[in-house]
Amino acid sequence: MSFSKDFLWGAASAAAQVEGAWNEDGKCPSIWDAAGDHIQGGQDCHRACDHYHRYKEDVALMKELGLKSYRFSVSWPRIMPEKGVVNQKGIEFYQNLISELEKAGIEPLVTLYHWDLPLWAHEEGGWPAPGIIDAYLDYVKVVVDALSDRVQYWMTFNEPSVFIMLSYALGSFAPFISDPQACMKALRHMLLSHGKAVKLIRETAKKTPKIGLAMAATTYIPRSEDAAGLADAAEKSFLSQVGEGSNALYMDPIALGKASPMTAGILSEEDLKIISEPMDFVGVNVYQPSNPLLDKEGYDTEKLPKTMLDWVIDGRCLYWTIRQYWERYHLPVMVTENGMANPDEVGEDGHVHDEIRRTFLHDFIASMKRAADEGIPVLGYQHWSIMDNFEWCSGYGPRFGLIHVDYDTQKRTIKDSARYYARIIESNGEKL
Ligand code: GCO
Repeated sequence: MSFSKDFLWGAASAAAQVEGAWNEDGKCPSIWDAAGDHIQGGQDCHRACDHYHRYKEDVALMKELGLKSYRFSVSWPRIMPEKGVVNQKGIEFYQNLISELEKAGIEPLVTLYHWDLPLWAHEEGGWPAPGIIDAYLDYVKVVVDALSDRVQYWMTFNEPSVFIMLSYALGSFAPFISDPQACMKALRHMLLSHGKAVKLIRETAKKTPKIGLAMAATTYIPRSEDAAGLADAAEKSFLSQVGEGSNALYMDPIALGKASPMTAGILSEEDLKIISEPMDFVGVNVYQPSNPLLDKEGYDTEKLPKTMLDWVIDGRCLYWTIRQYWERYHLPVMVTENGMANPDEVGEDGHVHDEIRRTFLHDFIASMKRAADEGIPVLGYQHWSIMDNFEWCSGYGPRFGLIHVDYDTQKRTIKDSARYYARIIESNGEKL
């Protein structure tokens, strides 16, 4: 079997992490522009990688690497700087970016919400306030009207678990609120917004859409591959409350129309009907297995390499995520993020020798290949990230890019791992 001919080999980014130009051409601040002291070392995302001004250069680099797709997010504060006000300049930026991608033969994959809530929407109550549903749909409608003649792939949300749990329960991500009741309201509003947005895109997009969302997948690698081991692993992956919460909390209502144990008292039958609007694919963001958090037995983290953020590197988790999602939800899977942070530097020879990311790519893509070889529909792989960028509260220290960015000069340098990835793409994943 292996990878399909039209497999989408790409890389990903998000508006707040790369664009910069935070107050230019009519954009209003987002909750991340206003994050202040919460960011490591007093940094901010105001300039980031200046992708807003340098997108042509960036797309040229993507082309040089042979990417087939680019996953980026649209910035709601750039499109709607005030409630009900549409910013034409903001729309033009994305139209120009898409034209550039089109010329380079690169498929745009659009995330509609990657956490940069406009500050005005936050001031009106943000995700916990019921008005957010219509506000989000107004925004989605504008974007779909403007871009759906050329965009086919849409993701309603990136990692709901992060912007719901971390932002409203744990208070560790913008807008830094710690209020469990508000969090549960935010969860319901996000789920309803998702279902309604899927319907709206389906009904109004000019090009037949493929709609999904990108989940922060929490994956438990089975201790054994017999029936009991597989069932135990799937149960842990979907139902355990680890880190940012379980996969099932979001995905069971969305893909099965069922409340999970945690949402049973929160979602009505009517809600579940709206939320479970049929999707075309599910995106998984995969970084590390949940085994060290859930059950350390037979899983020796000491023996495994780790990234600079101390995340365990274990390529097997990509295969298991894809397989477990497929078996539970029966939706084609897109790997919407996978990558690692490393303190990369440009050496004296002018290159970035990130051997560790090369090994990472090898192991994770081999693992994904196992899923494709077994006949599971895997649509694409978007490496996180196309370039080093603003890593939320951690600022600019962790470098996740295939392309190195010097933040003083904005000079881009293609890393060794990216050259290796380009060769993988050339052979459609056959030569690893
Ligand atoms: C996420 C986000 C990205 C992050 C990446 C590395 O998954 O948290 O989608 O914005 O930068 O995952 O942490």
